[in-house]
Amino acid sequence: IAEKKPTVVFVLGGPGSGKGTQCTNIVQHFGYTHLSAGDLLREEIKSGSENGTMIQDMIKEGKIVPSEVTIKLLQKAMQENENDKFLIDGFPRNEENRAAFESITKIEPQFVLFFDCSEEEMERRLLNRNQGRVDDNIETIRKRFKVFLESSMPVIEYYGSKGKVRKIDASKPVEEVFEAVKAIFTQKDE
Ligand code: UP5
Ligand code: MG
Repeated sequence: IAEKKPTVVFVLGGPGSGKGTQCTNIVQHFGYTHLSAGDLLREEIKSGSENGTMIQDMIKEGKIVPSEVTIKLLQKAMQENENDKFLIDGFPRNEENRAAFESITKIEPQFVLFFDCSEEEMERRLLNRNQGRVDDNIETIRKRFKVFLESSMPVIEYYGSKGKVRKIDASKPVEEVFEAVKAIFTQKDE
């Protein structure tokens, strides 16, 4: 029996642009399941997996974990879930991630939400977060910004060229950003 492919929305944007915050809102209103690639990687570290040390070192340096590791975690999370609608938050982060996900899963995103925010504002948010993330220090934050610009923006441009990007001004307050997000998901539901 052929398995039906799930619907996937990629949620992208710089570090601290509000991906996780808005995904929580989207889940409550639109029935998607939220999969944060970063959260899955952090859980993998905690679980004491053999990849844990490597993942931890890469996150601390703001580097992108090898695709096969992240894709395996995402696939497993989708398979273990009954839902057929997923928000994939913070992935794909480079062209290689994107191409590997596409060729392994054969899934193309329904669309890509892009949270556009200034580095100044993102830096302020990350330094205020205080949740003990090993990458929320100014040195790592600067590395994350650089990786985002150099490696992740090309992914957004790729989907932009396919007409799939829904860009949102993410520098506004949480409620205002969510109004813009809602408008996009409401269109898609029609
Ligand atoms: N906040 C949120 N929205 C706000 C608003 N509108 N106004 C004011 N404040 C707002 O928000 C960040 C903070 O800002 C919070 O305190 C929030 O309350 C506030 P959040 O919603 O957490 O933003 P988010 O975009 O999710 O920020 P996050 O830090 O999670 O983004 P990153 O992309 O940096 O982190 P992620 O967890 O995705 O990845 C971490 C690392 O894991 C990567 O650097 C990389 O090393 C690794 N990784 C991979 O290698 N591969 C992957 O596929 C994914 C991750
Ligand atoms: Mg996040």
